Amino acid sequence: MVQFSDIASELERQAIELPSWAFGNSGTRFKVFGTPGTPRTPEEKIADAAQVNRYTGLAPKVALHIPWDKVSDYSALRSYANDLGVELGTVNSNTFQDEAYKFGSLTSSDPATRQKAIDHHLECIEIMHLTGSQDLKIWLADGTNYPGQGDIRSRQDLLASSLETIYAALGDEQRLVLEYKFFEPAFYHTDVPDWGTSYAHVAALGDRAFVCLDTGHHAPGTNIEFIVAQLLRLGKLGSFDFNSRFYADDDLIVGAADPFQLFRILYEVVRGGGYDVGSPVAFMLDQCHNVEEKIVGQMRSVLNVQEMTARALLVDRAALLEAQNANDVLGANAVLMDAFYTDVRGPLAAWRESRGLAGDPIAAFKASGYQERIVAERAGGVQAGWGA
Ligand code: PSV
Ligand code: MN
Ligand code: MN
Repeated sequence: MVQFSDIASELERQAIELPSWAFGNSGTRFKVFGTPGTPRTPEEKIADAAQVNRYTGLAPKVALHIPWDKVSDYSALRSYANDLGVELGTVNSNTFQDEAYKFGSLTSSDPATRQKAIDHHLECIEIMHLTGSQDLKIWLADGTNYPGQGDIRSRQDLLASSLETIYAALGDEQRLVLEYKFFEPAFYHTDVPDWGTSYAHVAALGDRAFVCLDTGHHAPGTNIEFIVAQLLRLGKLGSFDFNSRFYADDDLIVGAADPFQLFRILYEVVRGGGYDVGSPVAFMLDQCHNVEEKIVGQMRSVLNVQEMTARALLVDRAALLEAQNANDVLGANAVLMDAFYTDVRGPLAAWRESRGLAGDPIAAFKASGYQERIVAERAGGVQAGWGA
């Protein structure tokens, strides 16, 4: 049996990047609800993200979304973040809210539109140099709604060529991560629908291009942990966008809809070396908090990932291998389930306290008065981006 004390030190290196947009107001196409205290500026989003890190010790980076987080001085934004104890992380491009991209961005058949989308990515790379960001994350809304609307094959060729131009502009320390999603906003075909398509493109680009796996971007019933195992095996899993879903791209709190799935994913991450020191896998959240408190929602999310990582580390891998090799079907399953059913909340609280953190980070944050302060100070918080 593996004990909590055997794995505790491995939890020290856990780092989960927070999305700036999680702190903004968000909603569905039906309604965006305003939440008192919502940030009005990129600085205020970063300040809220820093609170999550302060109480959990788990979230040292904040991902930016351009142009949602556009500022005039990115070096100043970086210093501002650093002063609050966090760094600026992944830069997310945005080619899905502009009239020009109605029929596609990096895949557009119109050279001027394609160039506009490429130029946006080049601007993101410039920003990354100023913010000290490692990753440029590309998620495309490109696709079609009706069979015959576009030429699926030539759009792939155009995408490959656009990505090549963007990749060539990266600095030596920078990476490109390409996210996939099987539907929405396009409903017939999406130009990067699945991990295989993303893999084909990043493999063609080179060593600093990877796949980004957003846990909410698969058809129901997809075995996501298998994709994790395969991408790790191929050396091309670059990052996770964690969230959870009941139906579509719900962007709910990671681990909320299906904690067992999160455990299975994290077990494959650990098994495949994705949690090893020096692993290329970046862990991020991609969530929105439509009806719940945002800072606490982000805290709950990183704590869920921490709890499931602890349980994944608790799997007795030697016993599992032995059972697997003996074709002991139920014995092997029991080894995995033993770890999944282990309640780590008590040991984790004690471990946090031993490191000078609050045993219950959410309670400590709530007692701090920060939320009341921002509610009083901020009026007219901004939306996360959609429908802005
Ligand atoms: C849209 O589906 C999306 O949720 C993608 O997952 C991106 O990562 C995110 O928006 C931010 O651009
Ligand atoms: Mn995502
Ligand atoms: Mn999404």
